[in-house]
Amino acid sequence: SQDFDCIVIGSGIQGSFTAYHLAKKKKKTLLLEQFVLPHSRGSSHGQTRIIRKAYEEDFYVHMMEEAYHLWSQLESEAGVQFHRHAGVLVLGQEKGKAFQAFKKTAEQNHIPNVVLGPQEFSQQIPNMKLASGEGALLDTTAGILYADRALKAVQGVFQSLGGEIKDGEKVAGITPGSVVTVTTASGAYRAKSLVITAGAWANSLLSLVGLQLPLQVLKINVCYWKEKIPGTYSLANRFPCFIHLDSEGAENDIYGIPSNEYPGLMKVCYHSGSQTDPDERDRQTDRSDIAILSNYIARHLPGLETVPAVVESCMYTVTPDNNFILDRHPDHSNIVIGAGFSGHGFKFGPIVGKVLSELSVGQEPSYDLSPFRMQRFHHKSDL
Ligand code: PYC
Repeated sequence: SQDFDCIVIGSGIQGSFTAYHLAKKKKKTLLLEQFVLPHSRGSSHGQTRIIRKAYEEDFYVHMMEEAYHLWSQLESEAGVQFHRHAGVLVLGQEKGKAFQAFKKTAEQNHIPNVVLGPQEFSQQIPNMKLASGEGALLDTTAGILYADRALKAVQGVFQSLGGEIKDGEKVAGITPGSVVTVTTASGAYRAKSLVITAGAWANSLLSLVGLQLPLQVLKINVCYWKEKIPGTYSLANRFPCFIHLDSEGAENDIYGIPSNEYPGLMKVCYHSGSQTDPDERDRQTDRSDIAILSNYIARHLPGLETVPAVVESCMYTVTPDNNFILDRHPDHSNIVIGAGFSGHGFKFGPIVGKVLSELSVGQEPSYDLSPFRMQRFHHKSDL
C-alpha cells in the first residue's frame, strides 16, 4: 500500500539510520531516494570517515559514547565489519583556544588520550612535522569507518526489518497535514510523519513546506597523496588519523586518514571547499584548496608527493555555527528535519537516526537538542 507510519526523504547515512530506528520501533517506514542506489552524488559515499570522541563540545562527546555501541551493534546485525581502530591525533597551537578546548573536554569526559610534547611527537610520529608551539593530543579510541560499506549495511538491516526503499524517485511535492502526502513522478505516498534528511538538497525540499535554513553547500575535493616510500603513513604500520586545527576556525582545519583503501595513497583534505549547486557540483572546478594542501604537505608530511594522485569529490552542507539541525518544522510538528551536518556528521549517524526517529513518533528525544534547534538562527537570518 502507499500508506506508511513514516516517510524519510533522503537515504544518506542520517536518513538511512532514521529509517532503521523507525523499523526497529515497528513503524511501517518508506525511505525515498532521488538517485538509483548506490550513488556518489551526495555526502555519504566514499571509502572512509573518521570516528572519534575527541571534540571541543561535551554534547558531541556524550553522543559519541553511545554511537560507538550502536555502530558495533550494526556490524553484528549486518555481519559486516566496517570499523577499524586507528587513533586520531588532534594537532594545533598548544596554547590556542581550540587545542585547549579539545584537551579540556577529553580530560573532563575521561576520553582515553595521550598528550605528546614536541620531543615525544618527533620520536613517535617521525614522518610528520609540527610547527613551533604546536602540540598533539592522541584520542586512542578513534578510528575509521568504511562509509560505503556502513551505508549499505544500515540500509540492508532496515530492509530485513520490513522497511521499504524506493530509489530513483525524486520528490515533486509535499502536502503537510495530520497525514502528510509526498508525491514523486511514480506516485503519492501518505504517512503520519515525515523526516527530511536531504543533505545538500535540504533547502530544495524545505521550500516545498515553506521553510528555508541558513545552509551553505560546499564541494569538497577529496585528495589522496602518494607515499614516496609505500607504507610510511599506512594503517597497517599504525599511522593514525589526524586533524590539524587552524587558529582561524574549523573551516580551515586539515585532516588525514592513513593509507589503506588505495594502497600507497594517504587521504589528506581541507575541511572546506567552494560553494556549489548540488545538481551541478562537477562544474565547480575551484582547486585553491588543493594548492593549500600541497603547501601543507610540503611542510608537515615530507614523505608524501605534493601533487594529488586521486581527487574525488563530496559535499558538506554547513550551518553558520557548524552544529547540526535536528528539529521539528515550526508549523507542522509531524515534519522532522535533520540537516546541516557541516562535514562532521557521518560518525553520528546512529544517534542522529535515533533522535530523529524519536521526534517523528512523538517520543522525548534521548539527548538535549537545544544546540541543534533552528530557532538559534532566528536573530541572524531572514528565516
Ligand atoms: O569529523 O572527524 C571528522 C572529520 C574528518 C574529516 C571530515 N570530518
